[in-house]
Amino acid sequence: MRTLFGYFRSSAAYRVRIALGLKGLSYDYKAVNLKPGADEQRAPGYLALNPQGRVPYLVDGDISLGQSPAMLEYLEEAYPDVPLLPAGMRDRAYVRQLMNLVACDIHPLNNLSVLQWLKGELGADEAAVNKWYHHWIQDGFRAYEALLSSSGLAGRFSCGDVPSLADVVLVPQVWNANRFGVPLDAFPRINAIVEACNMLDGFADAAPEKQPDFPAT
Ligand SMILES: N[C@@H](CCC(=O)N[C@@H](CS)C(=O)NCC(=O)O)C(=O)O
Repeated sequence: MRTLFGYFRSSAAYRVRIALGLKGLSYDYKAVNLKPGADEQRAPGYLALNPQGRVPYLVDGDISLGQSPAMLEYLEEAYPDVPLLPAGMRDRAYVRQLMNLVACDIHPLNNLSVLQWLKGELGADEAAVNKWYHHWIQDGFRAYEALLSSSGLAGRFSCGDVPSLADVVLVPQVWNANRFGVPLDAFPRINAIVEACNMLDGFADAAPEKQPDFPAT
């Protein structure tokens, strides 16, 4: 019995949907509506499960986890048949570097509660919040794009010609960037990788538009 608590446009949940799909693991999907006003992530029942009040949350048998990077690493260890980390130590470290660039240095700055705090507590208007959002995505993507070139390890995907956890984390971040109208012309390698990823069922089926709670905005 496997259950993923998520929200259609949560990019952290999107990552886990991709990994589950690529590994061919079925799951029940339980939508947690993050829309301001609904705020189901802060409902007492959900907080009892995940005191952090965020999605995703994964229950896999007797394993129960918050934090998508922990879920991705767990799925990799528990279900290694379709590996999402490459074989060599150098390549694995490179994939984790890219993964963390997005998961640690881009995504947290653009999370819903951060944007709400900028508006509510600091009085930032819509234009200022958008500027913040665009800046941190472009700043991170500049480094990601540079690493794709300088590492000599990228191929059709971020690491060679097989999708890895770097791609699993990259694709949802690009989806977010598109949603907020962030120009991505300066990142041709990222764009090509995302296009290659989205041709695979594991990525395509995990897209926000394909989720049962879409378009419950
Ligand atoms: N580092 C966490 C981040 C989780 C996270 O921030 N999730 C967002 C959606 S992408 C969320 O639940 N936000 C609700 C809120 O901020 O109230 C992870 O990767 O799982």
